[in-house]
Amino acid sequence: DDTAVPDYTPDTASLNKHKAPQWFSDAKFGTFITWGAYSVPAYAPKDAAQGNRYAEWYWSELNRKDSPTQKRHKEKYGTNVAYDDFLKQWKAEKWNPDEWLKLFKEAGSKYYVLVAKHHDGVALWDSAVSDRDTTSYGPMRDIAKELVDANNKGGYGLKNGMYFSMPEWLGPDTPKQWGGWFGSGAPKNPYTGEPVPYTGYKPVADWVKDYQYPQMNELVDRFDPDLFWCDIGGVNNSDQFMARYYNQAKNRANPKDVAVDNRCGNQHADFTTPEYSTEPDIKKSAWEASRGIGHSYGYNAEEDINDYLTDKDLVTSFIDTVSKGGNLLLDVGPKADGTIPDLQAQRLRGIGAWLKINGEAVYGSGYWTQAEDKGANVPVRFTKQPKALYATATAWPGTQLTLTAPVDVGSGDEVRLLGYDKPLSTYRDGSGRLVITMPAAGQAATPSKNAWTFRIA
Ligand code: FUL
Repeated sequence: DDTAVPDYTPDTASLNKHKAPQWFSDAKFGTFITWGAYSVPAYAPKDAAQGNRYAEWYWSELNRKDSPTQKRHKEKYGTNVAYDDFLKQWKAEKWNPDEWLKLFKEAGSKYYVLVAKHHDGVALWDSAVSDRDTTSYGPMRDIAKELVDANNKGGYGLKNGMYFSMPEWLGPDTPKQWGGWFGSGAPKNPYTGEPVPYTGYKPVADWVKDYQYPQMNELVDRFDPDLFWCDIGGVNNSDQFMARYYNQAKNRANPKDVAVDNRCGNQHADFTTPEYSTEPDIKKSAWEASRGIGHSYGYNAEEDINDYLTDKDLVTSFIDTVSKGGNLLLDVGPKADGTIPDLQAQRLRGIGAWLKINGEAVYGSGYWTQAEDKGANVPVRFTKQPKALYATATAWPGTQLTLTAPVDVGSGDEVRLLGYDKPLSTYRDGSGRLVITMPAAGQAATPSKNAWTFRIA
């Protein structure tokens, strides 16, 4: 809570006084939503050697000479279907924000981050700066508004987060200094080289001041997000943006604590964002790993169960992240009609089922003195609450769990397996290691699947 501190000023020294809020560190688990015109073709090569595996990168891959996307697009849609035709075909006809939110809550998620504008420049809200948005084309709905309103009215208790791509791939006024796939000028038909419209775009004089920055403030002013997730960086007005966002949050009648990530292009961040990767060990400053369940954030209809993490993979990497002090922002890629693919929904429910039993080791926890017990007989990760230490084993230990970490079990302390009603007996072996005797019934003793948590307190 920073209500007592002086206003933030738009410079790194002042902004660096802002830290990730407690709610963020406590939340541990959030849901990322990557949904757009790219969800219509819903395609990316599955093999990284063939191109970018992110389906939301369709436009970029379509414009890459001889890419698999370019070849397939020609076969499937012909050379006259432009990317922006997908925007018009994106109908969201089955979209019900409450169904998403119910699922996220069932998954045990404590916040969501909506991709409000990805690199294709389509705003998922009614932007005053541009008509390149979902109220002028495609869904003809203010997606950000409907989602935020449904969450706030429906009592789901999730924090609202907005993702915003700082640059756009194309657009007549997009600054050239980005180079590479940014700032390549007005969009062209990849097959004929003819110019195609940047649908809905309204020209501006200064792209950062008149377009990017106002859109960021629109998201803040209209949706009051708890979290702002910039992407890519590049040219920006982010010192001003952050000072304004932080000050508005703290100076209001009901102050709140907000968080901004490390991809706004300036020097300040409340948390870092490893992508399809993790931290090697405990990291004391706030961080959040993100990834899709498969290889893509946006829906890739080519992917099947073999491309998706299993429930066990997910729980294993999740508890690993939490033991190192991080959050997991797990992405869903809805279909163009607004439904979440069954397999993705199943995975979310799998985590939710695990958290229902083991959540006390996760929510509000902190890292212990070590993340991992490398010498235990099965892989183990530690998390800490003020009154208990938790050891989570990601394989069933068999008849006993032997820990090599210096775990203190005082007289009067108990070791319990979450989901099982009796305390477990323990002893110290000849080397002083703590040995926990597992229930005689084995895995059937507890409803927990995929990982098993021991409460030591
Ligand atoms: C990246 C983007 O390019 C990806 O498409 C995705 O949105 C990821 C979270 O950030 O930088």
